[in-house]
Amino acid sequence: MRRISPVLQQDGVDSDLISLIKTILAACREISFRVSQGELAGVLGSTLGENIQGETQKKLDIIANELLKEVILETGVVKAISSEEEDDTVAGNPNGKYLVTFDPLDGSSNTDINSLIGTIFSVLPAQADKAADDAAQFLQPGTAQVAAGYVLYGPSTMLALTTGKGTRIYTLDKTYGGFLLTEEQAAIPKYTAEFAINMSNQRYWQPAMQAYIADLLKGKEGPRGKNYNMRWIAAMVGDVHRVLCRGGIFAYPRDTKDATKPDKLRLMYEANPMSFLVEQAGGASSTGYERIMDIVPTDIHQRVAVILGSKHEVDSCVAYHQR
Ligand code: FDP
Repeated sequence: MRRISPVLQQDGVDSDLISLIKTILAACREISFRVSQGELAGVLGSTLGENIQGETQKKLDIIANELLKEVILETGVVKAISSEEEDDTVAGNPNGKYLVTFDPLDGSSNTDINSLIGTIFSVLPAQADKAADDAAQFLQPGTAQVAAGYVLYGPSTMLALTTGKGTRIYTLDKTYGGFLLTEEQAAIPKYTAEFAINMSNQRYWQPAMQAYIADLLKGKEGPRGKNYNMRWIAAMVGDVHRVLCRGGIFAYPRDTKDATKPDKLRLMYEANPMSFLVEQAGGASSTGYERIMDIVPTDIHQRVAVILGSKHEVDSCVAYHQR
């Protein structure tokens, strides 16, 4: 089985980017260990870095954020980072080639129930005309990403990674400590009969989403002509992993539940990296009105409606928004 470096070298990935990805994965291995310790994490402490010792009582998402921030900034190839857990961006090396955004622990409400969670990351090119402490350098569309991935902390720890040459899936070999390539090319089936959405928000959705889901629920007798099944892991990383493995549509649409927060998921930490992975696996990703990766962000913490997965199903859902 192949390790990550030779695969990335074969894909022609820049050596600084390879070492950055490997550094991110070193932090994720540590997070994986902490997650696997569950309630014991605070008792047994860390296997990496002394400076996080003594902080083991902190919540896992805070620990994961600090671990990632520290190791990424230490690489010297990163000009700045932006994390879902930080109000502001954090400057690194002014000459760094890359910017990194990450959601340190996605689906963190699942930690308390020992269910799926993960780390999502995205790498953008640094911009020469902007200072390391300028948040505006991050406001690049998802199409500018040079790498994106997630590490899923489940029964096994898995990595989905793209550098624009397809989406590859790796599994953490805990005996040797590295990620091994277990799926050369993820391929999302074009058609599906499985959807993932938080149905409890149904009455708050826009009419287009109401109509689309209502038609799915009509099953074989309805306009879609087949019976659909539903899944909801409540951690985007888990739901997207299922989509990468066997297809499906995942949606977190706009709703009116909270007028101050019409969209839930974050563009830069969740939607863009997941869209890159899904598109590179043959799927599609949209807000219902536009391709997610075409959006030019106006704020690092911007939220966006997300509809992604099997291409034909996403296109069908988008068609309801264009009626
Ligand atoms: P969480 O709030 O637990 O971090 O990131 C937002 C997110 O999880 C996604 O991972 C997940 O898909 C969604 O929110 C779950 O939303 P609901 O609480 O509406 O189920």
